[in-house]
Amino acid sequence: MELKPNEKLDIEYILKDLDKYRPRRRGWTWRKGAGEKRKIGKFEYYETTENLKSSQPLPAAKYFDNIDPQPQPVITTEIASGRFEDDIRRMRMAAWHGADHIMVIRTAGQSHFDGLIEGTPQGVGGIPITRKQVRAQRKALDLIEDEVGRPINYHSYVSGVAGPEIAVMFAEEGVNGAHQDPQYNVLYRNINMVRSFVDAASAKKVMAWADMAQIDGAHNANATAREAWKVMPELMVQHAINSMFSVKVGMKKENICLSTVPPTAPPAPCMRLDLPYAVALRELFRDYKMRAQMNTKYMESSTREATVTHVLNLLISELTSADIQSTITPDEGRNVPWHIYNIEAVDTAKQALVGMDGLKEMVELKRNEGELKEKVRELKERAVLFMEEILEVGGYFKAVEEGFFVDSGYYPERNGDGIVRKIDGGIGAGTVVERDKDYMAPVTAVFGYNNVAQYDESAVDNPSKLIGGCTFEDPDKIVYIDELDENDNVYVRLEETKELRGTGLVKPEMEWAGDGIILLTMFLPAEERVAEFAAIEIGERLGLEDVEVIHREIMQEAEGTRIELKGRVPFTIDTNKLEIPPKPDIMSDDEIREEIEKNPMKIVAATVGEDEHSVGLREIIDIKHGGIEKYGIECHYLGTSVPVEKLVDAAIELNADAILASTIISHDDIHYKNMKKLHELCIEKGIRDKIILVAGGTQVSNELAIESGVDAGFGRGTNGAQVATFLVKKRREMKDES
Ligand code: Z98
Repeated sequence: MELKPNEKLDIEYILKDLDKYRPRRRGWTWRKGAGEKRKIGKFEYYETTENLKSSQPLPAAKYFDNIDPQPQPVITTEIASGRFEDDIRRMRMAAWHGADHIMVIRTAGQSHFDGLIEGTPQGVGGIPITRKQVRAQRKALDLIEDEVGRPINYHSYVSGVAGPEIAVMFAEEGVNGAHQDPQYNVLYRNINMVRSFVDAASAKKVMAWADMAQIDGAHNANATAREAWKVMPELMVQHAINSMFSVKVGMKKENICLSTVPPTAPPAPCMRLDLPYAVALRELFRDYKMRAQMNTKYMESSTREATVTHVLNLLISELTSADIQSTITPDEGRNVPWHIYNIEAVDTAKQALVGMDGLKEMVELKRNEGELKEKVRELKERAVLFMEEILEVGGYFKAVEEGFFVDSGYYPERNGDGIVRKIDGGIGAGTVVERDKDYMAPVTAVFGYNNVAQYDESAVDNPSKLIGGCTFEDPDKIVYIDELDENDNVYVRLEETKELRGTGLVKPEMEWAGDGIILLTMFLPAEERVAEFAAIEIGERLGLEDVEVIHREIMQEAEGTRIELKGRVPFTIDTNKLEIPPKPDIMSDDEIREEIEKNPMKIVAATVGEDEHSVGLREIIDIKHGGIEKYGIECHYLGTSVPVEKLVDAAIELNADAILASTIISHDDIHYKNMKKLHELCIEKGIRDKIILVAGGTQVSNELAIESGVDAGFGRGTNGAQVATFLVKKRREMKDES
């Protein structure tokens, strides 16, 4: 099965025979071709990777031969729809835009599930991570990666009380990366610390076996801290603890990724804080990979503001390094995880990184002088002191008991408001027991004591040999559970949206098929609260349901407010019944230019009759507005209110190929009358079969213009390329006829 660019991903196919589906590979994949200079289109790039087979370039790519250079870092998108069947469509869109790391956020509360969830229930803020959902998404991604021509890393979370179970399932199902950090459990999910660290050892061992990339949880301290820049020393300590723990368990350093966030954002002078931090971190952890997370702490619901912060974050990635570049959207700030913002954030990363290609060839950090030198040193010192104090108080667990972490002081200052957890407290407390002397697990990648020798000395390094391979070697041993809940599963959901598949019926969508959600932007000349309620009233009067304001921004207290509104449309559109006019026929700029170069073209143009409105015509002619001049067409503009006779005489005198006559005024159909006159005069003067007559104006319809005797009529919204295309094609046609 192969995806076709013009066909939708078939969910029925994805769900078929899932019990038999096997992942095609394990392990993480980096982009290929980094470090080579690459010629793409008309440019040479220094920091790109291999091009994609199929992709969606940036909007402005049309001016650059539609090139779509792919930057060096793996680009992440975080998907949090709550329905895996809708996630997979978003994955495909993201992959086309350049994402090759798809992180699937899991449902709220899954961290506290002490075991695996099965089936395909719907989630809140993410999907319940189950074997079936993971397998279906991996299968979809296998198709998508073939389509775009680049491996896609699939990723979710291994933290939580069921970490080891999830790690095993991920290893079995070909998941390529995961967050794993016991400190996350302890600090943010109040899971017992002993349990978390013991579980982490098991989970990391399995992840190491499966060659998965690991992302730590330090960025959460940044997002949680009262003043995020104050936790910088602690962030380095958290990275150190998880990284070294992982190395000790057997993970390769190149699979250990530090989740690092530029801690601040404007209006703070963020570069002066974030850049020294980024430099210090990369120096201390030079053997590890950097997952450059975006700042989410200071993200509000403004897409514009979030995008600027992201671009500043990307500048830091460019000036230092990023192996994985994360992208987050303001959706995090307003709880609306929508397709389009995922895609836009991926584009933000691609656009900024490609735009900054080779920057370091020209710009260098002043690493060894002034502010950068001082600050880098200071940060490292603070981090080292923090680590030393942990040792002094008796180790990590003691430090957590004493509230060392996420304290609002800038270490060594402490404000006594850090997160405090007790050694015997939290979820899963008291559940860790020592393994019995005769403990034995005939499985691959088990951590710690495993008394296999009692059964078979030769299986000590390979315990699963005792049973002819465990599920890692023999996937047929995996127990695949399809669905457990007859009401909450993918088939029930698909039934509800059945009419939207393959029927031509369409509903707007932001998150889930058929959710009907649209977003409206408006300005209201009213103060914030009044604007907000007026906007809701507008939404309701427009017939929208579940109307909600998702963004408000004061332009000026009294003069008005910008509002973004979401609402649900209660209807479905039958696209079979739409009257869709044929797409305007437009040749490429290069094609038109080439033709004009070979066969020069001359036109005369004016607004005719008593018409002084020259703006539209100038748009069509002037190079400044993308008019036909830019193709080399010689334009003689005669002015406004020009009599038709004068236009025709000028055309004869100059031996023009075409006359462009424009009128806005349409009283008593004067515009069509003038067209008729133009046509008749050309006949009278014997040039009609040699000249192209084009009429334009806001009220002009092509059909009526042709009926009035001219060759084409162009109405509102016409641009130079359309007119030039017509002129070129019409001239060819006339030549063929003669
Ligand atoms: C990100 N935007 O990943 P729950 N483990 C770690 C985490 O950082 C997270 C989880 C588990 C963020 C997403 N991170 C937030 C180390 C979450 C998730 O408890 O099921 O939500 O686990 O960059």
